[in-house]
Amino acid sequence: MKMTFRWFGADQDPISLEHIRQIPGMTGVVTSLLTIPAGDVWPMDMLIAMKEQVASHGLEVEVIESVNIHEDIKLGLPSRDEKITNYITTMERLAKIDIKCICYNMMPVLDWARSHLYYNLPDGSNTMKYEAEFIQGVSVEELANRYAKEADTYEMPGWEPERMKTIRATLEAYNGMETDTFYANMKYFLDAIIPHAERLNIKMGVHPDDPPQPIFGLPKLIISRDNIRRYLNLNPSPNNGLTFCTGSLGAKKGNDLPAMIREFGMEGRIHFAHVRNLRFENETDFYESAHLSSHGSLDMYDIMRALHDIDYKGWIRPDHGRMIWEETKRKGRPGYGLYDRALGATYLQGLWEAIDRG
Ligand code: DNO
Repeated sequence: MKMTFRWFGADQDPISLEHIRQIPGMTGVVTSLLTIPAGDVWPMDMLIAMKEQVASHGLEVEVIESVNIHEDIKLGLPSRDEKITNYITTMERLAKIDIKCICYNMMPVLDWARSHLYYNLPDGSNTMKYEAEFIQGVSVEELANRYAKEADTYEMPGWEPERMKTIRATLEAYNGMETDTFYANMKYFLDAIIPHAERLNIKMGVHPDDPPQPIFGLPKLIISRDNIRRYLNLNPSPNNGLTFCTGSLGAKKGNDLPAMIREFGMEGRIHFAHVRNLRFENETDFYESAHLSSHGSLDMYDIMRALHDIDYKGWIRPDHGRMIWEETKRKGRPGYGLYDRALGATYLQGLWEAIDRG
């Protein structure tokens, strides 16, 4: 496995490449061009500048998280063809700067959602939390306002004020959409892009839906073993694979993460892994804990052992961490402070070394 760190880009992340480089075992960053709207072609000059900037700090960039999918594609509108063509052009440009993996998601309308971005824990740290009752009762506008207020320094990916202006109409467009239609739209997209992914040697890794429960009446489709299987079967190419996110899939009780890693990993379908822990407070609510097994509800040893068993050679990154050591929101996006993720990265590498040598 190759240890990496998510970095939102020079103007978008208060955490510097200098600091990331100093985390033991770090080989590179996983990044994106956040300012380019979904559906547009990514400018080559921005890609080259980003690549060079990262390289000048002794780090690689081989994974993009994310190249987002335009809603027209998910909704299957006639305008999807143009957006798909643009997606392929972006893939071609990414191949030119040696990108080997693209992480993306198929979540309708919104990316991930939480009830709290800075929930206080007894040890004085704070973290993100999901409280089902709150989320089920809140309107999308109220939640967007809460995020804008709480994460005042940076826009939350997927919750940009620009997108929020038309959010009602976008949500309504999904009204009554059948699951089969959704899968058919995903297949249309995959069948168009996967031959290019093969040609360009890019692995596509779909990120599961987070949280794995419907919100605002939107379907959540990529949340368990069976529907991941269905998604992968839409296009059987090995380039059509997964970003295995333990935090997203682990938030659905009953998902056997090590078994899923073994099943999909043995088929060579896991291309990227987000490894983090979470702690259930009851049947539905959880907060994002420190990475250690002893702090959360997931067994990180079993997860890392499963990755080791499949001889996982792909990229891995620690995922959401707490804000610790007087780290304020100005020193990191929600979930993406420096210190707890750095601790997570070294912990995961420690587990890996012990498993590997044991
Ligand atoms: C949350 C992330 C997601 C992820 C996208 C992938 O912190 O894991 O936003 O980047 O869903 O497209």
